[in-house]
Amino acid sequence: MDSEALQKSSASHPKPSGLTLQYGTAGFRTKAEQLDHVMFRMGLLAVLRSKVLASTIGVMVTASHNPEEDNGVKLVDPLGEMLHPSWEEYATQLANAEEQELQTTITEICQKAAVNLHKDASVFIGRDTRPSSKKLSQSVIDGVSVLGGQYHDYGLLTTPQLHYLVCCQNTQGQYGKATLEGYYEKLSKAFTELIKQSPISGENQRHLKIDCANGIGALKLSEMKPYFPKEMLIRLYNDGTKEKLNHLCGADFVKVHQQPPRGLVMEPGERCCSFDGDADRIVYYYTDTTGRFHLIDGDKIATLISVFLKELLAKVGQSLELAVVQTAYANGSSTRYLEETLKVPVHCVKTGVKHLHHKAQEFDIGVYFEANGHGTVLFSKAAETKIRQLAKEEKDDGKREAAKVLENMMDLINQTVGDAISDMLAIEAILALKGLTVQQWDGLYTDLPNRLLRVQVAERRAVATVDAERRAVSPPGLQDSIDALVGKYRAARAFVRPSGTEDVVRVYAEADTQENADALALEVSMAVYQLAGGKGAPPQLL
Ligand code: 16G
Ligand code: ZN
Repeated sequence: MDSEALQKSSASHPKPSGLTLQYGTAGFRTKAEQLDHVMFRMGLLAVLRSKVLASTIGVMVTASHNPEEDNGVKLVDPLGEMLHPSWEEYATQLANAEEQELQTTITEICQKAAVNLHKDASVFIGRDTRPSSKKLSQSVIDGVSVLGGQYHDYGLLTTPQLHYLVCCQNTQGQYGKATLEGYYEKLSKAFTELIKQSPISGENQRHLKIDCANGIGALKLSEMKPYFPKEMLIRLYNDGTKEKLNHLCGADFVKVHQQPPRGLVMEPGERCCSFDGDADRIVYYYTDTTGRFHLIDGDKIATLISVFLKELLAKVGQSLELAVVQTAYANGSSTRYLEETLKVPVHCVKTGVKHLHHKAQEFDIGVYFEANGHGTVLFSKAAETKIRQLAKEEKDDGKREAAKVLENMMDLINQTVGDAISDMLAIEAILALKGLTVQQWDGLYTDLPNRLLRVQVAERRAVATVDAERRAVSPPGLQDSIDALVGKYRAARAFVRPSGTEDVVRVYAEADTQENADALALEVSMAVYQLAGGKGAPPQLL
């Protein structure tokens, strides 16, 4: 390590003294102007991680669905997974080291994590469309360069594209070509194959309106358009040419407010969807003939995919184990439908993609989705080999065709992380193959009315949870209060958890009617406010 060069380079990305930040659920995230030093240092960390694993590491500059003024950064591990939790602590240490401690902090990390500084390093970098992202990604490059790492700056990318590229690079092309064309070709080929087998092939068109949250999704979908089969007619809204990123639009806005994004006019029954700012989340929706808005969230996406996969597996005649992974936010009706009607095992884990992804890896086929629309499907190596073999060699025509559909689904789904583009194509293919309208899909089950609230407290860590965040163990008495409140309503459920991205405690409640869900959410919020050191004005319904 060239100490002098490091010191000099770091001095041009100075850390505001006293500022401490935490590598949270999805990396660092805060106001863009506080992040220059963090970016530089994540460049350093990516080099160390790359050296120790002898693999390419990804660095994505984005703050996803958060306001345009924010930014963030997260590291991507070799197979496209989130940074391993054991390194999150190093990330936090490095980001918070004062200028004069930087060198020793690096040395300490190298010792603890057995990094050999003489090894090569390679880093892939991507960024979203925020005005601050370009400069911040240059700071990442400065960090990578000063430790002698090689880098490839892909410029503007969706988050899932970076995950894909990293995975392709580290599997020597087995997962696909490590280029954007490779990504577009892989997905569109699988999608075209699937559509060919559907009744709409040839003449019928598929219309879809897409709200791109004024973010990167618009750019990348435009690039991908020429690769789509001619039946697929997409129209992009909120493409970033007029309005601000994520402002009154995008998947998070639509999910949280349960209303359509600004700038998208819907005819009754028209299928529409929203991406978030970095295109790793998607939700669908439509209005019915009475003008009522219907949201189809991540739970219903997981259910549609599970129905489809379960039918295919039955046709293929293989006993591959299919399971669904959700979080406590999953609507109770979805869990019930999956377990009782579809008879697919459901597992609940803590909020955050890394937890869902990890759990889903335990099964032959693991479908995971957060209610907010982040999710994908993972196929184990053994399942993949079996499916590819059947698609090629199975003598029975029906079974072989079903295996081919499975094979194409496997290639269409971005298995490295939830991907709005890939999920959207998978959903469109399933709807086409099954001949389902958006209303029929929505009709699989009826969501229980629910409400999400946030409570300001002096210290959010005063609330601690167990059982995949479904029960609070501190402060004392809180869970008893929640149980008593839930007991007052029918079909009710509620839980509280400290946010991993904001300084608040989140409260979720569901019940038989919207009024009851609202009332329960508010009562539970009051309990949190009183027992966990509420600050500011008492909680209110939004
Ligand atoms: C992050 C997570 C998302 C989770 C959300 C919860 C990733 C890539 N993203 O955005 O999965 O739903 O945090 O936020 O892991 P909260 O802890 O503030 O409720
Ligand atoms: Zn996102």
